[in-house]
Amino acid sequence: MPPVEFFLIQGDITKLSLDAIVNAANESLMGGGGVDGAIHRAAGPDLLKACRALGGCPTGESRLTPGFRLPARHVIHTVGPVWKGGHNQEAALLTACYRNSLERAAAEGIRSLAFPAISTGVYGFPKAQAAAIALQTCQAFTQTPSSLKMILFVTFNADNSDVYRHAAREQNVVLRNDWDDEEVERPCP
Ligand code: AR6
Repeated sequence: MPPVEFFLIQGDITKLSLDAIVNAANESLMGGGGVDGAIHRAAGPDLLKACRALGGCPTGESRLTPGFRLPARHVIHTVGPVWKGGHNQEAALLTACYRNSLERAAAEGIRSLAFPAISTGVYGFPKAQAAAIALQTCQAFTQTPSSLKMILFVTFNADNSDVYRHAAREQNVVLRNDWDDEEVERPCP
């Protein structure tokens, strides 16, 4: 079984034609700003209808919808914790977001999945700790074989890319930087 490949890319997650992208949503699942707003704008109004039918999502959990007009086939919505100083289960809840998103992806047979830097925008989670949690949780999950073949970490600016590279070095995680859209067309063994 070949290892799951991890990629770091900088840019707009809504442009990626993968099996699924992850949305950093809020508990209402009714849209918002940041990456959530961008995903709803790109997916079109049917996404809001699908989200409304789900009736919300507690912090740390995840829900699946189609991608509608997005190039990605599915959206996995997860709700990151609001940073309140670090003593309110923030790390455990962010870990749960990644793990529950990965579990949902695997349950759907998803091979390619992209994560934004959950909770590091409006929700104020420190970026270095968030990147460490993202890599650690994905690394641990992918020790067991599943449908997942490639996981992309998508940052919106160069500073946060440096944060991920630093976290990857600390954890001895191989983070490829040569993502190519053609990758998703590769036949999966
Ligand atoms: N592609 C990739 N990353 C992005 C994009 C994009 N198009 N847009 C922003 N980011 P945030 P949160 C990055 O605030 O902190 C919403 O209103 C951004 O630079 O989107 O989890 C929800 O409805 C940052 O690094 O999510 C919630 O109410 C990261 O995505 C609340 O914000 C996450 O920033 C969730 O806050």
